[in-house]
Amino acid sequence: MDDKILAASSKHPKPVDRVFQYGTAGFRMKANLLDSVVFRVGLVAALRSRKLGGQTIGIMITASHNPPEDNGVKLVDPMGEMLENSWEAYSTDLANAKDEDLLKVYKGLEEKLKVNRETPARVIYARDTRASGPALVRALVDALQATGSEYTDYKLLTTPQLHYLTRCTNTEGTPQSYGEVSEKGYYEKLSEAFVRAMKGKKTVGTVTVDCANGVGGPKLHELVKYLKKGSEGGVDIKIINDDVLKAESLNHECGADFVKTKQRAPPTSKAGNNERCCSLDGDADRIIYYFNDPEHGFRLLDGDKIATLAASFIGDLVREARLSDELKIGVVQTAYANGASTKYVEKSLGLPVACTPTGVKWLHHAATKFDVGVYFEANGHGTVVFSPQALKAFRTKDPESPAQAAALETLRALADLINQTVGDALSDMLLVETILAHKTWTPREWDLTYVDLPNRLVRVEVKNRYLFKTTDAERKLVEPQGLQEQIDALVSKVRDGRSFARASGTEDAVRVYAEAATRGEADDLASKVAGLCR
Ligand code: NG1
Ligand code: ZN
Repeated sequence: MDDKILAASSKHPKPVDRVFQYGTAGFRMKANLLDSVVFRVGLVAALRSRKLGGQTIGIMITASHNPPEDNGVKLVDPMGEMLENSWEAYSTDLANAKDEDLLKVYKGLEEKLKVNRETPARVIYARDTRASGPALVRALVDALQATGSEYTDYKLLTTPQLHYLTRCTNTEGTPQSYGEVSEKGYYEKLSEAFVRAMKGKKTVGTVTVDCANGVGGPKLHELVKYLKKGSEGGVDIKIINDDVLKAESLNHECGADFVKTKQRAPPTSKAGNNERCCSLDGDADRIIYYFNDPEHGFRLLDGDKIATLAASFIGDLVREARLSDELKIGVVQTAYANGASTKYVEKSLGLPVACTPTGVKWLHHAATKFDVGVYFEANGHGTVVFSPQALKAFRTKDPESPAQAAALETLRALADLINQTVGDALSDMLLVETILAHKTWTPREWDLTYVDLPNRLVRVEVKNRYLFKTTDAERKLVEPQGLQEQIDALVSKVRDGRSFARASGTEDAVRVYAEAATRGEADDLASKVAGLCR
């Protein structure tokens, strides 16, 4: 194996003077810099699989909402979760090893982690629609062959589909089986669960889905074939921005990130007033809704609004199922969640809110502390996770009334409809459609549940962002010294004011967030805090 790794590695030299880091979204950068990184991620996957006794590890090649010329790679653990934290550091070490040291670093990890070379290594992988994908896959395969790994190429998939397949592969034939190990199995599971969750309820009109010209387009076309048409128990989906042949159109003037940051619909959207619209990102793990209100113009229904919608619906079902005493429901947010949404969850829904640092793995982890954990980042990445106790209660609770039986049935359906491994735009969309149909809500009624505080997010270029160290789920700075006190002083002068600064995990910048009772105060606070950070 040593010789094979050496020979293969010589085909994938590391660019000198480059430092790589496994960040919140794995490794991500201009695609032409990624060849050696992807090769080495293949080596990590082999190590990780062997360390876990031959369980299957997933690898996704994507740069999500980033421009078409970027790409990225991330690892998926056996149950479909993000890679365990300590292994991010091993991945970083291996990615940064000089070519001549690579074998030494690899064997060092083998020894340190007590990895047995005789144990089988198993890997599955997929990629999004970027032009750079196939060449990066070849680098990956070189590593998998050199390490004697068994592997399956799932070609084009959304990120959440790869997470789903990783979990299905590892639970196949066990009582915890998560579903059939195929792309078809994914569509069947979702569509069957959707019919059960809808229970003949009606969706109104159509929902326009902007697929960011990414992999979500062809996959949504596929899913639609499995869904019932028409309003009763089904949904009419109008797909836009599904061109995956024009590489440069990916995420260009469309997609969840465009809509969220520009606060407007993609120019290609022809949806009329009050019509439901949503946008996916480039790998379909994020979704946001929006509509045009004839009176107030463009209205965004972001991750916070999706989380509150899901928490209110599932909270009601749990009460109707008479499980409130047994099951703990909670919502997990980051500091970027609008203060009005936090207040709404705590005061109106009467549910606890936990706050974690940015990055889905932190939210996911915190959500598993609840029996029903609803987590979303404001930008639309999130899902709902159910504990084993919750799943058992949904199955075994004896209903004493038809209403209670119906609530339990809907809860069981939701547990299948909602992707338990990671935020999934397609699954989240069907969840939102289900809830709106049950509540007979228009997007306007959903929007009116609470009013967002005006807010502003500013990107601040600084000399060294690593000087900004935070505590309290990134809401307070401990360094540079004295800066937090200055921020606090500014915040205290503003009604409903809140502001924080933190180093971005994905860009070389500090992000400043501010919210306040009025637009003017929020803008002013953001720009003053940004001024302090420069
Ligand atoms: P950073 O760059 O660390 O702020 C951004 C998003 C996160 C998350 C990650 C991963 C904001 C403010 N931050 O993180 O929510 O999605 O990218 O992609 O939106
Ligand atoms: Zn994404």
